[in-house]
Amino acid sequence: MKKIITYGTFDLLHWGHINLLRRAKELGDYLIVAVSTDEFNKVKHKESFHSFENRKLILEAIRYVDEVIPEENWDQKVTDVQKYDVDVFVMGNDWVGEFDFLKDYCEVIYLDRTEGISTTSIKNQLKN
Ligand code: C2G
Repeated sequence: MKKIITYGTFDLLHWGHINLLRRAKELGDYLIVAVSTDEFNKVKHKESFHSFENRKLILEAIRYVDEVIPEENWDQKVTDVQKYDVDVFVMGNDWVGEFDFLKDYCEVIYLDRTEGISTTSIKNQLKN
């Protein structure tokens, strides 16, 4: 079984997230999503509209997602890849190069971001 992992906040879930998750799942048989906790979001200077628990619940309902785990810090990726026996690490290409150190442990793939949508743009449009 080819296992894929990806990481993110996934707040105000939108089709850019779904495009990423669908393509990630297409790379293998089992997709793990590590969703940022509310505490780690603060470290990332992000504040989610939805809580960790609710972002986890939403992700678990997506057909492409097989397992959701917490992302608590920047340093857990190597441990996760080993612990969950991951074959492929996937991220959107806004992160290109940032996680190449994982190439010692698994395949690293950066997928094109979906243009024209982001959680930030949704928040800004709702404000105005
Ligand atoms: N994404 C995308 N297209 C968009 C928006 C997001 O492909 N229009 C992808 C991002 O590239 C990322 C994933 O969806 O791979 C989740 O996006 P975020 O929730 O913004 O994730 P981020 O805050 O970048 O967290 O350790 C890694 C970090 O936790 C990544």
